[in-house]
Order: sequence, then C-alpha cells, then structure tokens
Amino acid sequence: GRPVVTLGETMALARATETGSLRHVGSLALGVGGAESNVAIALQRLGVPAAWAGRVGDDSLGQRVVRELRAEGVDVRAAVDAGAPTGLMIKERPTAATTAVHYYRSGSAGSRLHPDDLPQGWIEDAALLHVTGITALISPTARDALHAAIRRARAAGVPVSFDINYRSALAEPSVAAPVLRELAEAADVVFGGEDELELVGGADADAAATALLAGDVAEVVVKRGAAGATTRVVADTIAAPGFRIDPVDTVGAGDAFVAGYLSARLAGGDPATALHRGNTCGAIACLTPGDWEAAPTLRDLERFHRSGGDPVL
Ligand code: KDG
Repeated sequence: GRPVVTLGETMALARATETGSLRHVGSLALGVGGAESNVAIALQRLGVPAAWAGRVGDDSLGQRVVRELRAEGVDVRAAVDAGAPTGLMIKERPTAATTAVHYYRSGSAGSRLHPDDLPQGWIEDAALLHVTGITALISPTARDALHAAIRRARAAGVPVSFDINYRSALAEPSVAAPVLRELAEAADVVFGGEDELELVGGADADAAATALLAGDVAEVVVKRGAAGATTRVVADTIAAPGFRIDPVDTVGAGDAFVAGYLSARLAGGDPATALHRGNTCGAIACLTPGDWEAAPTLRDLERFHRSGGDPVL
C-alpha cells in the first residue's frame, strides 16, 4: 500500500542507565529518537509502510539516525547538512519515579529542515501525512517545511494527522498556542493530551475539540495516559480505557499510541477499534526503556492480550 509519510527532527538520544542526577551517573546508553520517526517505526512494526524526511548533520550521530531508521524498514529521506551537528537529547532519571529530558538541539541540522528537503511527489503519493507541533517550534524554516507539507497534502487530497506534542522547552505557551492552533485547524485528525488541547483553544479539552470539529477537523483524539483515550467526532464521543501496567519509561508512549490508532483507522477500523489498538501500543511501549524500541508488532499485541493485559476500569 501507499506509505504514511512524516517529517521532523530525529536526534541522538543518550539515556542515563542508572537513577540519579547527571552530575553523578556513570554511564549513558546511546540510541536515537524523535516523535515523528518514533511513529514511523511503530507503524512499520504494525505492518504499515512509513517514510520519514529530515535533516541530519554530516557526523556519526547523523549516520546512526539514518541507519537505525533504515534498519526498522522506514523509507528515509535524510538531507545531510554539513553546516550543523545532529541534535542530541539526554534522558535523565533523577529519581526512580521521574524522567527529565534535556535538549542540545538549538541550531542543529535537524532544526534546519527546509521546504526543499521534501521530495517531489513524496507527499502527493502518500496514504496519510503525519506531523507534530515540535517541527513548528524548532525553527522558522522547519515551520515553513511543515506548512508546505500540509498544503501539498491538502491539495492532493491526502489526509493530515497532527499530534500537538507541545514541548515547553521550545516555546512559551503564549508563543506556541497560536502556532499550534493554526496547525490543528488544518488537520483532519488531531491528537493531544488534555493540557495540549486546552492550549490550542478552549476552556478545556472538550471545548477545544468542539471548536476544532466545528471547522474542518473530522476527529479529535484525546490522550489521557494511564487512563486511556477518547475520540471526538462531530456527532459522537468514544472512550476506551488504558491498561494496568508497571511503566518503566513513558517517553514515546504517545507516539506508539498514535501509530496504533492510525494503523487501525487506515485499515478501516472504527474509532473504538483504533483507541483499543492505540492504548495497547502505548501500554506496551512503557514496559521497556527507550523511545521506540518496545513498539509492538501485531504478534506482540496478541501476546499482550493473551497474557491478560488488563484494562483500567
Ligand atoms: O515523543 C517522545 C520523544 O521522542 C520526543 O519527546 C523527542 O522528538 C522529540 C522531542 O522533540 O521532544
């Protein structure tokens, strides 16, 4: 089938392997991560072809980003930018129960994404374009690339999925809100947490969903973490519970949820089926450290349910 296409910044990701401040921990495990490429990998795992476009530095970390995504079967369209390094994210575990994320990405190659980095015909031939608000807040040229991608998708009749993904380290709420609102309004499907929906427009998530659905948006999916998720369509609200698990690392769970949800919708499943799949993928992604490594295959989903994956009711 035609691929889901996505674009964004994928960084090298260094994760503290012990609990404690970065002042003291002795070692970091190296991987890669980026919200959009996490979704692309998770889709591939579920049998949906996915493609990712972005920029990496002319350096070993950039080569690592490209290798990892290719190894997962993602169709990688990476521009190599000799003028800036590949960005880095460090995940710290200050206490057993908390994770802190530090970015070393300003001026990075990935943030220099440009509309010319998107290949001709690439978006036009896609089954769906998936994007996130992160790309809008990393640089003006990346924001231009994002808007160009959405314009091209809409012109070609390709549906657009948008995950708000507000990152406070990238912009103040007052700066981010109008930017993210404009993007949400241009999408067919919008994903966000309750706080994120409130940020893009409304007294609360429900009011924001109502406002988006009054425009061109067809579907608003509210991610509620451990509590599950809800889809609002114009005439209906569908809710589905999360699963009882012992989370090890929740970063990346939202991306696995999005991939699960989209994979089910693209296969013709209704929102209830998609929520169930999304919640299962999100839960499984929390069971292992790493942003995307635990993203499940269809067989992993079956195994999870067979072994008694328990809904939170
Ligand atoms: O989405 C989970 C992380 O991978 C993500 O937070 C990293 O792309 C990332 C970002 O910009 O925060």
